[in-house]
Amino acid sequence: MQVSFKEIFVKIFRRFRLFLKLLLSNRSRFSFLNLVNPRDAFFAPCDNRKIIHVDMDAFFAAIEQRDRPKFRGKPVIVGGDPWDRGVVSTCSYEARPFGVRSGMATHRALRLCPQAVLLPVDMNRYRAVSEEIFDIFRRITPLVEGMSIDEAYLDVTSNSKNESSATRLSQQIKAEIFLKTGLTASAGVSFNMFLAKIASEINKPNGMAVITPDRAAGFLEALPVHRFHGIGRVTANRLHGMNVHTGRDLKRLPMEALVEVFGKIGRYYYEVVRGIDRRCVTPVRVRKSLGRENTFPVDTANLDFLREKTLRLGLEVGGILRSMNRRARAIILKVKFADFSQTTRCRQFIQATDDAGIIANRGTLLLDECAKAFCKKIRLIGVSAHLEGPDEQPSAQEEFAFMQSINPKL
Ligand code: TTP
Ligand code: MG
Repeated sequence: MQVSFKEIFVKIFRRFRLFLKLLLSNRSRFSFLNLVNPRDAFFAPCDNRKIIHVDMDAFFAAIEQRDRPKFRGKPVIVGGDPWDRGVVSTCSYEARPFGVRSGMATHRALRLCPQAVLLPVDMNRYRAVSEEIFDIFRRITPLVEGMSIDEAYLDVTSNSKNESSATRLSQQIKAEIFLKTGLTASAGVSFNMFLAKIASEINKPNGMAVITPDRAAGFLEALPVHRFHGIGRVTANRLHGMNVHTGRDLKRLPMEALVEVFGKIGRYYYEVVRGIDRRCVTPVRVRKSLGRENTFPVDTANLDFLREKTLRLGLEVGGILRSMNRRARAIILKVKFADFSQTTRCRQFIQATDDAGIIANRGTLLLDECAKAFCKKIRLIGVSAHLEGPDEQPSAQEEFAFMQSINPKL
């Protein structure tokens, strides 16, 4: 058999490339070579940034307790009607030891904590308070990225108060929020968004934590994998099955292995466990997805009914897309079962579209595809579009957000 020089050269090149990859993923063993993969460097190029993540405590419930003093110190649940299949939006910290959590059925929450006061959601009031809080943020820095109604990142590397200590600044922010609104917030301070977010959860409620560059590596190595933002229950269980329990264990896995097991998101895990997060606080976020969902009055297994609902939701999403002058890159179908477990299916469009008919039809096709596997009645159907953005090269984090929207358990 004749083998050309070209084939031999390609083979040698491939072997050499693999050898280099192995060297880089085992750099501690081969450190004498001093070959450092740029991704392995612990600190990202912008580690001199000062980022604060602020998250209000039990936001809706805290506003209710503030405005109705008789409910202070008592378990309060804010959510939908238990007789109309409502769910819990949030609950006060007094209700949390009973196991009440956001997203659970209100009737279940009331069974867990029968003495709780149930109050309806009053979105307009909460939005007004949120605006007051965001005004405080924006007076400190224009670099404020709101993540939800009660949560934002602030890049305070330079700030209107000329305060060089982000720790002191976050104490001032918490105090100002309390003075203006009577509500408590928790804050996390670090040199990137990923670490600031984890820090804000450490001492909740009404707490604060700082993760400095010199403490970050030790902190992340000791952190259980399920505490990493972006690693949900399902992924954490898979990691446990691979004998990966802490950041230290996770750090031992080469990027290739993580990508092989988890897909693109593996790269995100590889970076964040090394404290690398290059995202910048971006004041105006481009909307990445848009969806509509429908909770049925009674759980159903009637496929015709489900098809019709899916079609309607798809048409509605398509109509909104067109009015917003945006197009869908992919469509995601969410199915929530009677026991609150859920599944999602996603399909990419070859070409982004705002055609309501195409979106609606694709939704029903997805439903048909997965309907055979349904063995439980269905409580809710949702159709959402992953939107085409100005930048069509999503970063690892964007990809993660997208994958999380497909699989919220990630
Ligand atoms: P969160 O910040 O997740 O929760 P929280 O502020 O109530 O409590 P924590 O102290 O743990 O931060 O959400 C902010 C608000 O968003 C929350 O008060 C109610 C609303 N919300 C829902 O309506 N549904 C949900 O599933 C979640 C998670 C929140
Ligand atoms: Mg909150």
